[in-house]
Amino acid sequence: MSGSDRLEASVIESVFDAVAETAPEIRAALPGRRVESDRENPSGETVMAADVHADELLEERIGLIDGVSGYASEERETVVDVGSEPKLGSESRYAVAVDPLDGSSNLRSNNAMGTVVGVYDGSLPARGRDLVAAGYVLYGPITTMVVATADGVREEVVTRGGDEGVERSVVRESISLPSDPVVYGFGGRVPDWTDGFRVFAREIESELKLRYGGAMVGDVNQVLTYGGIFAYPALADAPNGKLRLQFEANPIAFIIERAGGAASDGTEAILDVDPEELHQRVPLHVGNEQLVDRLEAAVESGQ
Ligand code: FDP
Repeated sequence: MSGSDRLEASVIESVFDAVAETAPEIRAALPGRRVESDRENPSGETVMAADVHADELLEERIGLIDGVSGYASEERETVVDVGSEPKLGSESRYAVAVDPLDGSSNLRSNNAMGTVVGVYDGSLPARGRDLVAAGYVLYGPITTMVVATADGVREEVVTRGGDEGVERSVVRESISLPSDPVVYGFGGRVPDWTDGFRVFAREIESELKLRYGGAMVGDVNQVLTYGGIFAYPALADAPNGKLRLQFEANPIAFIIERAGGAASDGTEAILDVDPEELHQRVPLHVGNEQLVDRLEAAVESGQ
């Protein structure tokens, strides 16, 4: 293994060690933080106290990792320079982009939420093809962490191990999307969808089962588990949809592609989208490849 390969493997491992160690703390701190903070994020959304807390913990832990030069989050205007000189014999530097608490509007109703993480080889904003790993934590009835690297996709259960710290056990290895899709979940109001997307949705409704929980991580995890398609599409008054390219769409697209699926903005692969700015939004459609292909054809013909 070359020095730069060693650095990359070490950075990826350290990032997901840090995320796994922080996840139980983020979860344990939720009950007292189901209230709005006095802040808005760069996308103009009101930030919950739990978002702020998760972001601070992750910045602190990920910022300590050797080889990580930048930390960016959906809740911060700019990339935080956390770089120290790499000690592993390589000049390669990595940036980590995080959505600390994806789906935090589910806090009030006590539904699932997650943490999304992308490890980019390069500075941000970057193309999804520059990701070397991505993953998410799902705070469901249990805490799970999905990690995708060049080697494949795995799912771990994360629990607190008392004085020993966090315990992790791999429960699914080499995950691939089931070939016979079962579920779909689409965000946004139906009247706000484009004509092309509405036509596609009408077809899908008679083929698959609706599963929409309002947190991308939870809804994507249904697709990863049962097969199907998740979308937060372009809307009449929001042609770029709702989800952020760097923090949400790219990491999810990377995971789903590694699991054998596809991810598109409606016309091209999400991972090929050229970023213009850190917090840009993008329509996201992810799932089994044949469904994403059909979606692209419908969106194209019905603009
Ligand atoms: P949230 O605003 O609660 O953080 O990232 C945005 C997100 O959640 C996604 O997790 C989720 O898929 C989507 O927004 C939900 O939006 P709607 O409330 O419009 O369904």
